[in-house]
Amino acid sequence: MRTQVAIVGAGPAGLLLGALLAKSGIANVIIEQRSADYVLGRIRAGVLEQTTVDLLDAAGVAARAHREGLPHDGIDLCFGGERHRIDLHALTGKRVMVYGQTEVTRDLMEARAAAGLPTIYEAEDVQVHGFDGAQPHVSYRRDGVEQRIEADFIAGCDGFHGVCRASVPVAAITLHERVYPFGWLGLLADVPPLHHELIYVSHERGFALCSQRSHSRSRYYLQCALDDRVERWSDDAFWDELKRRLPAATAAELTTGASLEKSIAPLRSFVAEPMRFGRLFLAGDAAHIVPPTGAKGLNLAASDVGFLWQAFDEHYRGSASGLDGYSDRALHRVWKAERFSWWLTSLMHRFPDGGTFGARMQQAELEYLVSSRAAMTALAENYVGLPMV
Ligand code: FAS
Ligand code: PHB
Repeated sequence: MRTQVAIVGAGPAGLLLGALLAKSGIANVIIEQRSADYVLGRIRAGVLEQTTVDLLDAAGVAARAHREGLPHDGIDLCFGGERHRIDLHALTGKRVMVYGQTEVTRDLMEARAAAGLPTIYEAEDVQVHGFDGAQPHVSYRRDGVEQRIEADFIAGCDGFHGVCRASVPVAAITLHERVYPFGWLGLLADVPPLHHELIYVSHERGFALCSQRSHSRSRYYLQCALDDRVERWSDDAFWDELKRRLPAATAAELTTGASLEKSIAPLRSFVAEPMRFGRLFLAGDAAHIVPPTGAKGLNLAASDVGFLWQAFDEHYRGSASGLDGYSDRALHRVWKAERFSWWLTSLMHRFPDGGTFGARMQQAELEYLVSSRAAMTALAENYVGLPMV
């Protein structure tokens, strides 16, 4: 088989890139190691920046998001037993949309299937070759038969544990990383959300987040120890701990219920530089990871894809400048989102070695934040998403 762009990974980055390339008439094939059902079964992000919704619109897959997505004008911050609203829309003129990554992925998958575009699921032993030359190719095994896809370019959209970044010579890549001394225990339940907007909680027992997927499905997170295990957390234990971390009046309004999903995710900040290696281009979690506190992971994957789509479109129209500028342009936005995610994570979580001084610094910064329009505007500008420039 031969194509113009071989995309490794059918998560949101790979699927969105495939959809946008197709809109530009650029042939592409997606190779995914898991089944479609497995990909859809992963419960992840929940908040879309306007730039992400705009890209879904450009891909022609945003109709359901506009129907079912929940526009949010603000977020609440809780600390010291008090709740403070950050009015994102009043401060920036922008809002975010609550619409789960699972639904974004479903919309992209269904559109791709309807368009008859090739996606190879359950591909085994996927490998990328020759991207430092003029004729890269992807090899894989399917139903016991070795396969090969010749391409002009390879897009590595295969996530943090993928094969693409791992295939780059060590001397050609620089990795930057910070691993946090805690994780997030997440719970999904078909209960009405606690509040019509998201609530971020800083508490001496640890961070908590009250999020949602719809008016009838809620998503909650608790900061937990790195060595914690999801088996140790019954639903009742989760709800009781969440109530302990919420202001009493807010906790009294919480609707609890049986969990649909419970899992623990580690938190890390990670960036690989550059994001291009000859004819291999990295996008999304394959190139960077943010702690989910700032709701940037999925949105950064989308902006990478937006830049890469423009680059390929320019290339096939006869200008190489887009491809040459992709890595710097994407990293310019990646590092700003890394900073914001690191800052909000450092502000809202309890660090084992933080001590009383660290706790007082966090308290002072939170008190300043909610008292200063300038400080709230800085948070709001980053939360709704910085412009794609
Ligand atoms: P993905 O990891 O989603 O997709 C990569 C795809 O490549 C996967 O389908 C994988 O199976 C496939 N793949 C891997 N290796 C392969 C190989 N060798 N060959 C072929 N295919 C291969 N972000 C937020 O904004 N908010 C959140 O709350 C949030 N929670 C998260 C919780 C968890 C547990 C994780 C892991 C991430 C979370 N994220 C969150 C970040 C997440 O949403 C990512 O940013 C988003 O999935 C990035 O999309 P992709 O870059 O497509 O990577
Ligand atoms: C989520 O709903 O999964 C979510 C929302 C906001 C965040 C992180 C996760 O900051």
